[in-house]
Amino acid sequence: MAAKVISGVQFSSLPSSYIRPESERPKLSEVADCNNVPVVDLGCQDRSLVVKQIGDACKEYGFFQVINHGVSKEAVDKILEVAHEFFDLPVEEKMKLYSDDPSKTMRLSTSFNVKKETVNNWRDYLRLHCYPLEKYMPEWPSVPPSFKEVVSRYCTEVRQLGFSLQEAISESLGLDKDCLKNILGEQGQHLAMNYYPACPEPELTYGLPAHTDPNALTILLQDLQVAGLHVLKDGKWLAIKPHPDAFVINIGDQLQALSNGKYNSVWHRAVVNADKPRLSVASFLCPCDTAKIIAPEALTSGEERNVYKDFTYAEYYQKFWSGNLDREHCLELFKN
Ligand SMILES: O=C(O)CCC(=O)C(=O)O
Repeated sequence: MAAKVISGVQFSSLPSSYIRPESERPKLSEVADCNNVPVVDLGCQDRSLVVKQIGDACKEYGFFQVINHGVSKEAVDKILEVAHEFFDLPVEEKMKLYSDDPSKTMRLSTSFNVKKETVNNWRDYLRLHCYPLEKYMPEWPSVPPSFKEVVSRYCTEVRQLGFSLQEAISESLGLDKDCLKNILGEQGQHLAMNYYPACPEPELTYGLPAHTDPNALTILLQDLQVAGLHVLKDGKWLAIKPHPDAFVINIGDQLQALSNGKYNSVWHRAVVNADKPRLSVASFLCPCDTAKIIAPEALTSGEERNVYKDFTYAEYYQKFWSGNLDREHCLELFKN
């Protein structure tokens, strides 16, 4: 089988299937550094301050960073190490896990949705379902040998962080702290290890083009050494420099819907560079399939009408993966 992945394959120029038309290129020289990304210190004793900072960031930016988040440094260091080891494996070894079927609960893939897209993206990724661990861990890679142990520990710690953020987000909307979690039900958890090899012509392509996340909340661990995440703010792309010991938190489409549009599921993208490979580890908390996504009454009474139709997460997820990333916000399809 011909190699479909790009990690571990040598390229002297960018293959034509990765080249974006001129109007769609990242225009890297026009991207400004974002120096005032909200950084929320979750170790702060003043709960109402934390809740306010999170609420302001969700409204204004749709993303923020967190420090003193409770995920251990060891868990973070180890997952980055094991991710590098995984993508350094020989191509033949990685190809044993390859699939382009988005319904698979464990797969190594490339680009985004190769069966649907017309232009490819300069990324390989390993995508895993991670909750419940006992159900999904047996199908995870067993090479490198420490993979399952390292990733399961990381997933457990990140899940707790996700729940405490959802509580604070709920409170910041004036809701009971468990309100959003109760609507989201027994939440699924997915993990994407993204690997963006050094790219011969980074101006012509993306690691991941602009998209919003279809889930509830995303917790992103960025490679500290190599930047590449951009976020759209007021119509301009801003580069988010990795902050030591921080996670980048994105509001996903489901929290935008549950907040009745008060909070933003932000457009973001990953760009690549000519010098170094870049790695990121994204953890996604997802509503259970049957969760009915409808904003709580407290956010829709009086003057405020429901911005979105109600839907189940299974309906939404199916719609998201049936398309390509390069299109309108998937939530637009569910507007009233
Ligand atoms: O690699 C990044 O910085 C962004 C990753 C991302 O947006 C995703 O996995 O959905």
